[in-house]
Amino acid sequence: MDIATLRANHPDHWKLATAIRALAMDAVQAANSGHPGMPMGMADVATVLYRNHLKFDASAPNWADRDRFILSAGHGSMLLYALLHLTGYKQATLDEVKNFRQWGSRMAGHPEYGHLEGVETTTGPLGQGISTAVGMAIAEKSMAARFGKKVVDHKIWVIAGDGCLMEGISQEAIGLAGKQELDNLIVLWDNNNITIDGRVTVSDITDQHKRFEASGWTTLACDGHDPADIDRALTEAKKAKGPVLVDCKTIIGFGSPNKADSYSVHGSPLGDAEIALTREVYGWGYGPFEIPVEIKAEWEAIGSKGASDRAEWEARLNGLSAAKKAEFERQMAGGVPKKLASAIRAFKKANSEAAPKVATRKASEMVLAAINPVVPETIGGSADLTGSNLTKTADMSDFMPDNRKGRYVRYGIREHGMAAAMNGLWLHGGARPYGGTFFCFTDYARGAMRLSALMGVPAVYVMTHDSIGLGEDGPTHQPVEHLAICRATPNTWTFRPADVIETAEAWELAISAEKTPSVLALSRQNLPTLRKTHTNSNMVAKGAYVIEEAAGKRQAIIMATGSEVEIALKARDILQAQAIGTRVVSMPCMELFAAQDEAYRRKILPPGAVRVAVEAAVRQPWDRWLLGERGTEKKAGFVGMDSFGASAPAERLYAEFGITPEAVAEKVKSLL
Ligand SMILES: Cc1ncc(C[n+]2csc(CCOP(=O)(O)OP(=O)(O)O)c2C)c(N)n1
Repeated sequence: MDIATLRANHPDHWKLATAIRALAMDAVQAANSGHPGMPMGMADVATVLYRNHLKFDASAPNWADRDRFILSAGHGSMLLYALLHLTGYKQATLDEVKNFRQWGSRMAGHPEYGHLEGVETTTGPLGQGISTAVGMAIAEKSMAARFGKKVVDHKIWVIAGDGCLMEGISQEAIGLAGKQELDNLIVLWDNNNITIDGRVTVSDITDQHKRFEASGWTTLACDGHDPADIDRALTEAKKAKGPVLVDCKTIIGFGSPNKADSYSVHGSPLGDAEIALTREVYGWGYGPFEIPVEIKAEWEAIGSKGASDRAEWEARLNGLSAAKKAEFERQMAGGVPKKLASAIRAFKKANSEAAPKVATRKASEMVLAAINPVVPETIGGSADLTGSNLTKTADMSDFMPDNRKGRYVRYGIREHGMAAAMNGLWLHGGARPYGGTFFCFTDYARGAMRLSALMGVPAVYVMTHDSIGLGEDGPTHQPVEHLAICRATPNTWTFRPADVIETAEAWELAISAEKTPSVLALSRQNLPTLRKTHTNSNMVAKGAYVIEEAAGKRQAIIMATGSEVEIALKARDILQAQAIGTRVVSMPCMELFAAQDEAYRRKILPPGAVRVAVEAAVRQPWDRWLLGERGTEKKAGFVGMDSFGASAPAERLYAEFGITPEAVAEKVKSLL
């Protein structure tokens, strides 16, 4: 639909949509950076969505039963910011709009979760939004099954661009959503045929309808500038049986006389002259950032029309039994039940006595069997490695279209999609996600794992087969650099427990975390129980602790994690037999150790002694503990990997790569 017809036939709609366009142009111009084209192109679709379909109440951004709106094309952030400002979200002031992209502004370059109410997830890395939305849709279905449709009945709306649909992760999301028949998920595709390099067709000729349909989606289409046609498509989309793609044919930079329909309007300010021309085309005679009172009032009326829905919902929530309502609220708020601590304590006591020799992946399964029954909001899963990751406990059934009470998601071979879905599960509320794959395939999940850390989503990554100790599968599957990568990521706890007790303690921390994701690096091979004396206190919470003290004068400290703690203890035996007093420090979580006060760190790593670290991985993250913290270069050594591994049985690999008690003892002696 062209602008003249649109203005003539839909004057009310036109004014509302133009307010979005004008704010987007002005804010990007003022910031001298940003992406005006996408908001200008999708303003009509967004207006119809907010005006006629989205269930929300701007005065209650965290209302549990609101529809979620995800701007997957995060570069078009001004679309979302304009909507939040116009509809009256308290934090989305005009000053914030004027401060778009500046230091301290809630309106960051790309929408960031936690900065501004109404931003449901951080987007910007293309493809993440649509994939996170799948997790939100799963959470909605799960909560509806557990608490009833009277209190949980909403949709997840996504705006995705060509870029989101081209990213590989979107295929994982589409496949998962299609299989799961998520009829609460509606993706509005900004089909403007423009990316940064020019026309989409310079790099892609995919038939998106066929692609989505192949995975079980319904596809619809509309003229993305015709409000009646948009409304028809959205109305139909809400009735579909599974997830829906609505192909919204739009023009990027709609209305800009010299820049519309070209890549030049994608990611740069229009410039004052072009903005003036565009204002003329729009018939918008107002100054920069000026929104006429009556248009703002109309938008605010849209922002408050959900208030009655919300009041009715609150009455229904209050109709639940007191216990059920309290449980609903607890799960939405994200705290863990009180029973968890005693369950972990009982587990530790029993297992420090039984002292099983099990792989830490097996230990993880045993702990989960204690956690899952007392934390009913855990949603587990694996990227098709359930039998290897040991992530499914006996009390869990599969989450499926005909079993929404199931708490185990068969993610399929989709590590990245799984990680993004885990973010969505948490952000939606009412679900505590964990999911497994081989540690080496952290790489495949990394984009979404980084967002967990950035957003503060306490997802738990159950990463098994954590070293050359996995053996015969060889170097394609043997992580060596992955601990370093995880430890290099801010706001991430990387746990590498040494036995069943440390595994329980790591799980307790991970599953109770409020704002930090955890990576549990777990062994394939069996490991003895090292902590045979029960302690109530969680030693892993300290990050590192003395697991075996030196006998006699302390000359050496051996630090180790996971499967190498056993090797460190055997090295100590060799050294002690030669009257070399050796302390062994288990360091299951460097980040938590770094967070301890200096006095504690000094107690564990006093100056003077030789320090040797042993870990079947690259040295990089160890230097602080070897050389810093009053360590010295000439008294520091590392036993680990400096190459990829190889295909052979695990014991042979440890011998060939020199990660043995004898080698560690020799290293210590060479430094004395
Ligand atoms: C993972 C990722 N890769 C690259 C980019 C950089 N980038 C931002 S927008 C964009 C083009 C997106 O095209 P489209 O979705 O069609 O957006 P439109 O041009 O319609 O605004 C690219 C490559 C990014 N944000 N994320």
